Amino acid sequence: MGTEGHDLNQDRQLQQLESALGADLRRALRPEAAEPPARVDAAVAEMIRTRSGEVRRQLAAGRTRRWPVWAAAAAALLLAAGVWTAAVMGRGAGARRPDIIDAYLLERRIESGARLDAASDQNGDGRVDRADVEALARRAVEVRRKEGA
Ligand SMILES: [Ca+2]
Repeated sequence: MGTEGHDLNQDRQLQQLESALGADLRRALRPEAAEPPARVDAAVAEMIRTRSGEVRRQLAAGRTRRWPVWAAAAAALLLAAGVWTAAVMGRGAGARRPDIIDAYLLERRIESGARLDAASDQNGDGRVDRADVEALARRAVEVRRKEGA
């Protein structure tokens, strides 16, 4: 009986300790307010209304200005694409004067191991190699000197 009474007493003490600690913990961890007070709610709603009104006014004012910027950007893009296309197409035609970019591209083709056409043989020795890159670069520089560029 002595042991049972001691165990029961201990259990009761443990339960009291747990409930006391639990109550303290609950008090310590309870948030100050679970929901925002009504005045904070109203202030946030007013801030959102004001800011969205500003954004609407800015968008309305900017709409008339934005079109020319978009049009200019689109025109610049089309122009750049056209120039690039013309440059690439012209490079393949072979009818124009060589420039240093042609020498660079030939070097890249040689390094990559790509198939090389006979037209790339600049010095006429029957092979396409670095000597042709140098010949092409020399011609490009000579052309630029003659043109005074
Ligand atoms: Ca050659």
